[in-house]
Amino acid sequence: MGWFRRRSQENEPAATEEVTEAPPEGERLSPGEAEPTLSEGGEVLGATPAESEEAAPPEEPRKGLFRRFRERLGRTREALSGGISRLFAGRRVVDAELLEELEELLITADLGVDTTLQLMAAMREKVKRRELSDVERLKGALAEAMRDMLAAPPPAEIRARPRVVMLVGVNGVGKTTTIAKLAHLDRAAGREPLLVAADTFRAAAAEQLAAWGQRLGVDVVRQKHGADPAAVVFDGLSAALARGVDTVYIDTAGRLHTKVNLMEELKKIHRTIGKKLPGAPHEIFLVLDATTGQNALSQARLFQEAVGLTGIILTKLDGTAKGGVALAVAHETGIPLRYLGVGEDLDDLKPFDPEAFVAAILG
Ligand SMILES: Nc1nc2c(ncn2[C@@H]2O[C@H](COP(=O)(O)OP(=O)(O)OP(=O)(O)O)[C@@H](O)[C@H]2O)c(=O)[nH]1
Ligand SMILES: [Mg+2]
Repeated sequence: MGWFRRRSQENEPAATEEVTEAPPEGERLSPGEAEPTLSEGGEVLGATPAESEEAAPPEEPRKGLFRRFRERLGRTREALSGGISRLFAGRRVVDAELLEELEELLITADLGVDTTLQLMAAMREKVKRRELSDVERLKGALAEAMRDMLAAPPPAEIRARPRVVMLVGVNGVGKTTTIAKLAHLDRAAGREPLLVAADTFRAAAAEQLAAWGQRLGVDVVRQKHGADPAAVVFDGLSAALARGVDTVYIDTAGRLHTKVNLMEELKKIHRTIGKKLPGAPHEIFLVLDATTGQNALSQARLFQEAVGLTGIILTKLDGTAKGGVALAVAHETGIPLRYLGVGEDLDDLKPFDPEAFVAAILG
């Protein structure tokens, strides 16, 4: 693909800073309530620290939110929950044959071999102890094992201001769209974000981010096409400090994790951020497209090696039956899942919550 053809080293010098100004205050989205965390029943589940201080939203909207989330995960639920129901149809006893069929189902639902074996070991142990006398109990035990597997300590609270967040990932996974969604969450929580267009490689990339900035009423720092992304980041952080914003989102170019020179460029961007603002970036999120299935694991490994990751954002869970990959990603990388993308709109990014996720794919 043309996107991967790199320009020569002696390409144009960095252009002067160009800041896409936000529309006047009146046109901005008014800071309202933070995005409520999903819940299955009445209880708010696993709110992130930043959001846990916000007032709890009323019961009905929360139920509606979970219903919508569950709907978006419909294809994965059909593969997993539907598949298990079909497997169990007409059978009352949990025997070795049933367990083998379940194992196969989990592997084909993109949980991966290692993750499936770990879950099945827990199931077999319970069968041995005669704790799973019927299939309903087995389904409940599987849900519990999945929740345990997905559980992670809450993300460390970052008090730095600005909080610098870099998004990385291969082409087309949803980095730029996810930045817009994150900035939208910030605005709703009363935080002021700034977006930095460090994807200077793809011609339309800065325009895409600028369009989101316009829509959100958020400033975007950009330079011309082909500029050194590290220079854009440097300018972006200067602007962020001058304006006293709360968060800075750095949009990087999509890059194949196996291309050494592109990963070196990412390391350079990373170093530049740290030089300009010691301690930054505070978060490095890898964006993974759920529809890519098991390839997500090698992407996670190589991006982790290159820059270190603080979290994973899994996108495009709507419209795929491969949502089970979330379990493989969490289990096999050890990197916490932080957000899930379930659609193309600004509201379609949800803080990751193991309980709500398992309820949506298995319930
Ligand atoms: N259905 C769905 N589409 C999504 C989601 N997240 C992003 N997209 C779509 O995926 C496409 C690519 O999104 P981008 O944000 O441009 O992806 P990117 O990673 O920035 O792409 P490059 O910068 O080219 O590497 C767009 O059409 C988005 O609307 C999601 O959660 N669900
Ligand atoms: Mg992009």
